[in-house]
Amino acid sequence: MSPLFPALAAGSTRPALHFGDQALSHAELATVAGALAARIAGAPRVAVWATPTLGTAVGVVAALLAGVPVVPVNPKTGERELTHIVTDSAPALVLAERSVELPPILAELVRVDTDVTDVTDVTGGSDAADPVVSPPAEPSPEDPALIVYTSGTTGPPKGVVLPRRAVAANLDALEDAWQWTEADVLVHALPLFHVHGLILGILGPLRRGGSVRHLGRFSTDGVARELSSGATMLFGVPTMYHRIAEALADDPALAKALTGARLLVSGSAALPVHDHERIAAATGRRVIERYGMTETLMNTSVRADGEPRAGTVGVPLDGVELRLVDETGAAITAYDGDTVGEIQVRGSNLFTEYLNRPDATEAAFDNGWFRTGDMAIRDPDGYVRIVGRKATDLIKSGGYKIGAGEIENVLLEHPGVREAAVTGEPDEDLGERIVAWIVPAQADAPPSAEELAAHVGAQLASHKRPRTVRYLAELPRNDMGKIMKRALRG
Ligand code: MCA
Ligand code: AMP
Repeated sequence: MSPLFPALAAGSTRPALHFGDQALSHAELATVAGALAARIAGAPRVAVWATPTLGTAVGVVAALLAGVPVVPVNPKTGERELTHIVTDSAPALVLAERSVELPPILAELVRVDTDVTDVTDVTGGSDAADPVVSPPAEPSPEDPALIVYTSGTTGPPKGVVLPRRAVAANLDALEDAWQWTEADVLVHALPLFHVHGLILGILGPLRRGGSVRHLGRFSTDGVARELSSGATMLFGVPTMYHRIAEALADDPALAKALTGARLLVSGSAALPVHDHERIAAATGRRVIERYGMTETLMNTSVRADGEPRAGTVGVPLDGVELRLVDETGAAITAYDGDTVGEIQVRGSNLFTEYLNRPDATEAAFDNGWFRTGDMAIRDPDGYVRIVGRKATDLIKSGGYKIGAGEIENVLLEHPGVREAAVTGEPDEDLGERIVAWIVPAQADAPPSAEELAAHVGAQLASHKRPRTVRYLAELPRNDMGKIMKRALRG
């Protein structure tokens, strides 16, 4: 396989990474990441403490250069989730910036700093375009590149093993769909422990030989600033585009900046048509949507040279086969904009397995087709419209996938909780908001919503905290004793 990052290998002096006032060219990145790669080469696996910083990007690139699989860790993960991820993935090393105080389970590991202070420190004063360490031979395409943890309906998150082949093939399919070139400058503010922010948002520009400016934290001001000073593309989750749509009316500079962008891309959840239309009305530009999953990377997209159509996620990408199946498992042949089926995909974009979970890996496939759990229809010209998902116990909030069962288990451990059920409710900003339905152990002294949110936040990632808590005398159950979540409405 060709190198994952040709511009690094070629020593390009074009800008590559920009985080706040820290920046590296491809050549400088080749130097600092090459030196780090030499230090970690041979490790079976590394964890990266994935703060939204230059050090995280350098650490991930270094591991990929060294052929060492990377486990990105959400720095806001709670104790139980972190313990599961570390125990399950068994990293030999942890990469983090020097200033980070790591939690005990990671502090036990050998730690390697990712700080980039001065590129000449690493090169010993030699020309940055001439890396002191030549990267090891390119690993096999089927070797794991990253292990990204993703929530299911119940139980702890599963580690999705993504091979180098999937990363390369999918980023190249996006090059084609988005006419993505080395001239593109991407701006985004996504977290660096998921596919969207890390693989598309950091590795994508590096593979193209272009650059990325990461905002550290999302703000409409940051988006406007970068898009009006040379950035060409924006990646975001619908919550970010919703906040942009809200701000546009009073912010002509933001509208002007978006008007000048080459491509505005939304994904990770559905962008409501209302937000599509508000942005189009204020800027004359259409946001395009792409549809992906941690296990599959990107499956479909509206193409840069295609017709933008709000409410659709476009057509299958190069290398991706997509079919809809009915409840009997039979493929639906109709392209009638009406018949609903589950999306199944296969192709070079797919993951290899769930780490240590052969049972779950087997259950995820139907004769080689990956079952996404997303329900869709197809327009006559092949555009896919996602209309829902099979599992009611999966919540998408702010673009994060969250399993209800995992939160319920933690809530049930609180001494003030007798019974708990978690649902997602429509939320203008987040798409869905996590709601906890609680039967208190003592009706006259229920634990407060803040206490329950803090309890969940201590064990799980901070975005899994319930935003609303509702108290009931009992949960609605059917004759079998199963909680009837559909009866839980605010
Ligand atoms: C949140 N807060 C809370 C609670 N929930 N406080 C108390 N109780 C709660 N229940 C806190 C937040 O932690 C934050 O605190 C503060 O409230 C305000 O939050 P805000 O800034 O509004 O941001 P947010 O609401 O926390 O986040 C919005 C966001 C975020 C920035 C859009 O959801 C986000 O980054 N989403 C991206 C998710 C993503 O990348 N998904 C991709 C996975 P503090 O300020 O102290 O933190 S999907 C994927 O990869 C597939 C392949 C795909 O298709 O893309
Ligand atoms: P995750 O497992 O966090 O990678 O999330 C993957 C899920 O996000 C998919 O199965 C879809 O349900 C959802 N998703 C991603 N992109 C879109 C989109 N553009 N429109 C609707 N849903 C999406």
